Amino acid sequence: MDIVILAVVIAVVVLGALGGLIVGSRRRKPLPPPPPAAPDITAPPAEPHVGDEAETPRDEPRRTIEEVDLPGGPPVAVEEPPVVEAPEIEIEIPEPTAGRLVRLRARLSRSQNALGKGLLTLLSREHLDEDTWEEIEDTLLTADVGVQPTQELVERLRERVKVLGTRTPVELRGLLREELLKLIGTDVDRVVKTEPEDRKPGIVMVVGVNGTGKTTTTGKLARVLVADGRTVVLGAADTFRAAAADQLQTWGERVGAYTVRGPEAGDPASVAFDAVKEGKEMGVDVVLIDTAGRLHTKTGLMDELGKVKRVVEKHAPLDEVLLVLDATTGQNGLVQARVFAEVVDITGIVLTKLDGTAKGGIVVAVQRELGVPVKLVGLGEGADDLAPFEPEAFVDALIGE
Ligand SMILES: Nc1nc2c(ncn2[C@@H]2O[C@H](COP(=O)(O)OP(=O)(O)OP(=O)(O)O)[C@@H](O)[C@H]2O)c(=O)[nH]1
Ligand SMILES: [Mg+2]
Repeated sequence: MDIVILAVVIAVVVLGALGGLIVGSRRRKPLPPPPPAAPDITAPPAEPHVGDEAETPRDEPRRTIEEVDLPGGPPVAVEEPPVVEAPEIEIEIPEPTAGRLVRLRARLSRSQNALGKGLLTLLSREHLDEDTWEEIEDTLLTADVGVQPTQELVERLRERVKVLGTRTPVELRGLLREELLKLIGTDVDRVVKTEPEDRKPGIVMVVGVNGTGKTTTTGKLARVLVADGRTVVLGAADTFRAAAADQLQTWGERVGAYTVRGPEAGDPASVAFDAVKEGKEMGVDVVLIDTAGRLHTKTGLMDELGKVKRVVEKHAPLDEVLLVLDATTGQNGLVQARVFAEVVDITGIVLTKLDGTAKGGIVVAVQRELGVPVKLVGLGEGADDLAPFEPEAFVDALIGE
């Protein structure tokens, strides 16, 4: 009799301890300190736990403790301490950003076939006659390199090929690589500025027309920063639709970044202002502000962006204004770029959807158009598919190594 009771008690204690162990060893990173207005994330009521499942095995006759005579005293109730679980927010640790473009280079395959391989094949022809040079020119124009840069490149190539006696594939590749790099520019600072020397936080605003990938890029950039050990607050200054703020917040939650949002159809400038204010109070490193590509009101999008910028600058100057352009829209994107550049001083370009286009030449055209470097490229819809733009890795991906 006693042995049976002892066995039951031991089973309960062992299972309880095991339950505690499992809960205790689950990998969980602490959330950053919640801001004053953070949503209430108190724990839900305790649910039945691993330890609670210690049932009498089905094949054993059921007996209760009361049925059993215990020597010397009333029955001892074995009580489980309630285990309170924190809400299940698993914070992801994003991939490091170094070498991302190299890892993602296969995503440039369409541009690679159309531009890189196309040019090398043409340049390798036995007779480089006028028709061939025209084909080379067409290849560059089709890849959206732009008229002026195309003419410059063809001229340079003609000169250099003339000097070459034989044209071995290695020589041609080297020559094309050099000339493409010259066109893209290798001595430009492409670092996304998020670390002002004299204050915190760094302030980055993301602008562009609707659907180009602003929110996605803001979310991915938050991950890039977190991967590099920085803390981030997101500002959902796209108040055009509630879903936009939800979308941004979801990105933020995945890496533990808090999102400041306002009422739907509210004033984007005040959300942006509050985001920087919260960022300051929380002592984070960077505040990223996502903006709308469309508007509710008749005020022009550009007027509104200008206002967002001015209002944020009551705190401090913006460190970076990133213009997001969809690489698949080609010349249209350039027209947009010009309009945005007139209102907010664009300091960097993010070219998205380079994975879905053969028009990788847009990198050259857009830099020419704005006189501003491409700093980041989007190469897919995945969370870590945003890469720092490295001209060498880009050109190598285009013409193959
Ligand atoms: N293939 C691919 N898709 C992308 C990339 N960047 C963004 N997208 C997709 O583009 C779509 C639009 O992205 P959003 O980030 O919502 O665009 P937005 O500029 O914020 O749009 P609005 O808020 O409407 O102005 C989404 O389906 C993204 O997954 C990229 O680099 N490659
Ligand atoms: Mg958006």
